Amino acid sequence: MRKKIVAGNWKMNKTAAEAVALAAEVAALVKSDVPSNVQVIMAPPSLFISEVNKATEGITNLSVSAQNCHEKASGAYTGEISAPMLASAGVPYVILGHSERRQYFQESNAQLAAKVDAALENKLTPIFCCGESLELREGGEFLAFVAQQLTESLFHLSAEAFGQVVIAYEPIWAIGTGLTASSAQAQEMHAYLRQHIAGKYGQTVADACSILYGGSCNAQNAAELFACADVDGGLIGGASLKAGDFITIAKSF
Ligand code: 3PY
Repeated sequence: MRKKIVAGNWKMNKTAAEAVALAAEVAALVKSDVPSNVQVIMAPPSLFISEVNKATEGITNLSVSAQNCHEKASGAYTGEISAPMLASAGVPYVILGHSERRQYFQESNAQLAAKVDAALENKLTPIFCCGESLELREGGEFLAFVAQQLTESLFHLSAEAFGQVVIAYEPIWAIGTGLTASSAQAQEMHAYLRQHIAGKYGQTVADACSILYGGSCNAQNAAELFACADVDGGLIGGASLKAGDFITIAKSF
Protein backbone atom coordinates (compact mmCIF):
# COMPACT_ATOMS: atom_id res chain seq x y z
CA MET A 1 0.00 0.00 0.00
CA ARG A 2 1.40 3.41 -0.98
CA LYS A 3 1.27 6.30 1.44
CA LYS A 4 -1.57 8.75 0.71
CA ILE A 5 -0.26 12.30 1.14
CA VAL A 6 -1.81 15.76 0.92
CA ALA A 7 0.82 18.51 1.25
CA GLY A 8 0.03 22.22 1.35
CA ASN A 9 2.58 24.49 -0.29
CA TRP A 10 1.91 27.87 1.30
CA LYS A 11 4.53 29.52 -0.94
CA MET A 12 5.32 33.13 0.13
CA ASN A 13 2.04 33.72 1.94
CA LYS A 14 0.87 34.49 5.50
CA THR A 15 2.23 36.67 8.30
CA ALA A 16 3.46 35.12 11.56
CA ALA A 17 0.07 35.42 13.28
CA GLU A 18 -1.79 34.15 10.21
CA ALA A 19 0.54 31.17 9.88
CA VAL A 20 0.02 30.13 13.50
CA ALA A 21 -3.74 30.53 13.17
CA LEU A 22 -3.91 28.49 9.95
CA ALA A 23 -1.72 25.73 11.43
CA ALA A 24 -3.95 25.53 14.52
CA GLU A 25 -7.09 25.30 12.37
CA VAL A 26 -5.56 22.62 10.15
CA ALA A 27 -4.35 20.66 13.19
CA ALA A 28 -7.80 20.67 14.80
CA LEU A 29 -9.45 19.51 11.58
CA VAL A 30 -6.86 16.79 10.91
CA LYS A 31 -7.50 15.44 14.40
CA SER A 32 -11.28 15.40 14.03
CA ASP A 33 -11.82 14.70 10.33
CA VAL A 34 -8.89 13.15 8.47
CA PRO A 35 -8.41 9.36 8.43
CA SER A 36 -5.13 8.31 10.03
CA ASN A 37 -3.90 6.67 6.80
CA VAL A 38 -3.70 10.09 5.08
CA GLN A 39 -0.51 12.03 5.84
CA VAL A 40 -1.17 15.77 5.87
CA ILE A 41 1.77 18.14 5.47
CA MET A 42 1.99 21.92 5.82
CA ALA A 43 4.86 23.71 4.07
CA PRO A 44 4.92 27.27 5.43
CA PRO A 45 7.57 29.90 4.66
CA SER A 46 10.78 28.82 6.42
CA LEU A 47 10.57 31.65 8.96
CA PHE A 48 7.45 30.07 10.43
CA ILE A 49 8.33 26.37 10.29
CA SER A 50 9.19 26.02 13.98
CA GLU A 51 5.98 27.72 15.11
CA VAL A 52 3.86 25.73 12.67
CA ASN A 53 5.64 22.54 13.75
CA LYS A 54 4.36 23.03 17.29
CA ALA A 55 0.79 22.63 16.01
CA THR A 56 1.64 19.14 14.70
CA GLU A 57 2.73 17.79 18.11
CA GLY A 58 0.89 14.63 19.08
CA ILE A 59 -0.83 14.28 15.68
CA THR A 60 0.90 11.42 13.90
CA ASN A 61 -0.59 12.13 10.47
CA LEU A 62 0.30 15.84 10.46
CA SER A 63 3.82 17.13 9.69
CA VAL A 64 5.64 20.19 8.43
CA SER A 65 7.82 20.60 5.37
CA ALA A 66 10.25 23.20 4.15
CA GLN A 67 9.76 24.62 0.65
CA ASN A 68 13.44 24.37 -0.29
CA CYS A 69 16.93 23.79 1.10
CA HIS A 70 20.47 24.52 -0.04
CA GLU A 71 22.66 21.67 -1.21
CA LYS A 72 25.57 22.70 1.02
CA ALA A 73 25.53 22.02 4.78
CA SER A 74 26.71 25.48 5.86
CA GLY A 75 28.74 28.46 4.70
CA ALA A 76 28.58 31.86 3.08
CA TYR A 77 25.22 31.54 1.31
CA THR A 78 23.29 34.58 2.48
CA GLY A 79 19.58 33.98 2.80
CA GLU A 80 19.76 30.20 2.44
CA ILE A 81 18.76 27.35 4.75
CA SER A 82 20.50 23.97 4.78
CA ALA A 83 19.24 20.42 5.21
CA PRO A 84 21.10 19.93 8.54
CA MET A 85 19.42 23.10 9.82
CA LEU A 86 16.00 21.76 8.90
CA ALA A 87 16.78 18.39 10.48
CA SER A 88 17.98 20.09 13.67
CA ALA A 89 14.68 21.97 13.84
CA GLY A 90 12.72 18.71 13.62
CA VAL A 91 11.48 19.19 10.06
CA PRO A 92 10.78 15.85 8.33
CA TYR A 93 10.02 16.90 4.72
CA VAL A 94 11.41 19.31 2.14
CA ILE A 95 9.87 20.29 -1.20
CA LEU A 96 12.56 20.37 -3.89
CA GLY A 97 12.46 21.51 -7.50
CA HIS A 98 9.14 23.32 -7.53
CA SER A 99 8.73 24.88 -10.97
CA GLU A 100 8.78 28.35 -9.41
CA ARG A 101 12.26 27.61 -8.05
CA ARG A 102 13.35 26.16 -11.38
CA GLN A 103 11.99 29.25 -13.18
CA TYR A 104 12.96 32.11 -10.84
CA PHE A 105 16.10 30.65 -9.24
CA GLN A 106 17.37 28.67 -12.22
CA GLU A 107 17.49 25.38 -10.33
CA SER A 108 18.77 22.70 -12.69
CA ASN A 109 18.28 18.95 -12.59
CA ALA A 110 21.94 18.58 -11.54
CA GLN A 111 21.59 21.06 -8.68
CA LEU A 112 18.41 19.31 -7.59
CA ALA A 113 20.25 15.99 -7.52
CA ALA A 114 22.65 17.58 -5.01
CA LYS A 115 19.74 18.97 -2.97
CA VAL A 116 18.08 15.55 -2.91
CA ASP A 117 21.35 14.05 -1.64
CA ALA A 118 21.63 16.72 1.07
CA ALA A 119 18.05 16.08 2.17
CA LEU A 120 18.45 12.31 2.32
CA GLU A 121 21.80 12.51 4.13
CA ASN A 122 19.95 14.45 6.82
CA LYS A 123 17.01 12.06 6.92
CA LEU A 124 14.60 14.55 5.37
CA THR A 125 12.03 13.19 2.93
CA PRO A 126 12.28 15.09 -0.35
CA ILE A 127 9.03 15.93 -2.13
CA PHE A 128 10.57 16.13 -5.58
CA CYS A 129 8.62 18.25 -8.07
CA CYS A 130 8.65 17.70 -11.81
CA GLY A 131 6.49 18.89 -14.68
CA GLU A 132 6.40 20.26 -18.19
CA SER A 133 5.59 23.65 -19.72
CA LEU A 134 2.61 24.23 -22.01
CA GLU A 135 4.99 24.43 -24.96
CA LEU A 136 6.38 20.96 -24.23
CA ARG A 137 2.90 19.52 -23.74
CA GLU A 138 1.69 20.96 -27.02
CA GLY A 139 4.87 19.76 -28.73
CA GLY A 140 4.11 16.23 -27.61
CA GLU A 141 7.44 15.67 -25.81
CA PHE A 142 6.09 16.02 -22.31
CA LEU A 143 6.29 12.43 -21.07
CA ALA A 144 9.95 12.02 -22.00
CA PHE A 145 10.80 15.48 -20.62
CA VAL A 146 9.38 14.76 -17.17
CA ALA A 147 10.91 11.27 -17.09
CA GLN A 148 14.27 12.91 -17.84
CA GLN A 149 13.84 15.21 -14.82
CA LEU A 150 13.58 12.07 -12.66
CA THR A 151 16.52 10.41 -14.40
CA GLU A 152 18.82 13.41 -13.93
CA SER A 153 17.87 14.30 -10.36
CA LEU A 154 16.96 10.97 -8.76
CA PHE A 155 18.31 7.96 -10.66
CA HIS A 156 21.79 8.19 -9.14
CA LEU A 157 20.19 7.06 -5.85
CA SER A 158 20.30 3.50 -4.56
CA ALA A 159 16.95 1.72 -4.54
CA GLU A 160 16.83 2.12 -0.78
CA ALA A 161 17.45 5.87 -0.96
CA PHE A 162 14.97 6.28 -3.83
CA GLY A 163 12.40 4.58 -1.62
CA GLN A 164 12.54 7.61 0.71
CA VAL A 165 11.52 10.07 -2.03
CA VAL A 166 8.00 11.37 -2.72
CA ILE A 167 7.35 12.67 -6.24
CA ALA A 168 4.99 15.51 -7.11
CA TYR A 169 3.97 15.90 -10.76
CA GLU A 170 3.03 19.53 -11.34
CA PRO A 171 2.41 20.57 -14.93
CA ILE A 172 3.67 24.16 -15.12
CA TRP A 173 0.71 25.18 -17.26
CA ALA A 174 -1.59 24.25 -14.37
CA ILE A 175 0.20 26.29 -11.68
CA GLY A 176 -1.39 29.59 -10.75
CA THR A 177 -3.44 29.54 -13.94
CA GLY A 178 -6.63 27.95 -12.66
CA LEU A 179 -6.12 25.23 -15.30
CA THR A 180 -5.90 21.69 -13.95
CA ALA A 181 -4.77 18.56 -15.71
CA SER A 182 -7.77 16.33 -16.37
CA SER A 183 -7.77 13.11 -14.40
CA ALA A 184 -6.88 11.29 -17.64
CA GLN A 185 -3.88 13.59 -18.23
CA ALA A 186 -2.70 13.17 -14.63
CA GLN A 187 -3.12 9.39 -14.72
CA GLU A 188 -1.25 9.14 -18.04
CA MET A 189 1.77 10.97 -16.61
CA HIS A 190 1.72 9.23 -13.23
CA ALA A 191 1.51 5.78 -14.83
CA TYR A 192 4.32 6.71 -17.22
CA LEU A 193 6.55 7.88 -14.37
CA ARG A 194 5.82 4.74 -12.36
CA GLN A 195 6.79 2.62 -15.36
CA HIS A 196 9.96 4.73 -15.78
CA ILE A 197 10.83 4.12 -12.10
CA ALA A 198 10.12 0.39 -12.53
CA GLY A 199 12.54 0.33 -15.48
CA LYS A 200 15.31 1.57 -13.20
CA TYR A 201 14.49 0.11 -9.78
CA GLY A 202 11.99 -2.68 -10.44
CA GLN A 203 8.23 -2.94 -9.96
CA THR A 204 8.26 -3.30 -6.17
CA VAL A 205 10.07 0.00 -5.67
CA ALA A 206 7.88 1.71 -8.29
CA ASP A 207 4.69 0.41 -6.71
CA ALA A 208 5.76 1.74 -3.31
CA CYS A 209 6.51 5.28 -4.56
CA SER A 210 3.91 7.94 -3.73
CA ILE A 211 3.33 10.21 -6.73
CA LEU A 212 1.31 13.33 -5.91
CA TYR A 213 -0.51 15.58 -8.37
CA GLY A 214 -0.07 19.34 -8.08
CA GLY A 215 -1.28 22.26 -10.13
CA SER A 216 -4.55 23.96 -9.18
CA CYS A 217 -5.75 20.90 -7.29
CA ASN A 218 -8.67 22.09 -5.15
CA ALA A 219 -11.64 21.00 -3.07
CA GLN A 220 -13.75 20.58 -6.22
CA ASN A 221 -11.42 18.45 -8.35
CA ALA A 222 -9.38 16.50 -5.76
CA ALA A 223 -11.72 13.50 -5.50
CA GLU A 224 -11.65 12.87 -9.26
CA LEU A 225 -7.86 13.22 -9.40
CA PHE A 226 -7.26 11.05 -6.32
CA ALA A 227 -9.50 8.33 -7.75
CA CYS A 228 -6.88 7.69 -10.46
CA ALA A 229 -4.95 4.46 -9.91
CA ASP A 230 -1.52 6.12 -9.89
CA VAL A 231 -2.37 9.39 -8.12
CA ASP A 232 -1.47 9.06 -4.44
CA GLY A 233 -2.46 12.50 -3.25
CA GLY A 234 -1.71 16.13 -3.96
CA LEU A 235 0.67 19.02 -3.56
CA ILE A 236 -1.75 21.86 -3.02
CA GLY A 237 -1.09 25.54 -3.70
CA GLY A 238 -3.74 28.24 -3.13
CA ALA A 239 -6.32 25.84 -1.71
CA SER A 240 -3.97 24.97 1.18
CA LEU A 241 -4.28 28.54 2.50
CA LYS A 242 -7.85 27.91 3.69
CA ALA A 243 -8.08 25.19 6.35
CA GLY A 244 -11.59 24.09 5.30
CA ASP A 245 -10.67 23.63 1.63
CA PHE A 246 -7.39 21.94 2.48
CA ILE A 247 -9.06 19.43 4.77
CA THR A 248 -11.78 18.74 2.20
CA ILE A 249 -8.94 17.80 -0.15
CA ALA A 250 -7.32 15.58 2.50
CA LYS A 251 -10.65 13.77 2.84
CA SER A 252 -11.02 13.26 -0.91
CA PHE A 253 -9.57 9.73 -1.18
C1 3PY B 1 -0.13 24.96 -7.20
O1 3PY B 1 -1.08 24.18 -7.07
O2 3PY B 1 -0.28 26.05 -7.71
C2 3PY B 1 1.20 24.58 -6.78
O3 3PY B 1 2.15 25.13 -7.27
C3 3PY B 1 1.38 23.57 -5.71
O4 3PY B 1 2.73 23.40 -5.38
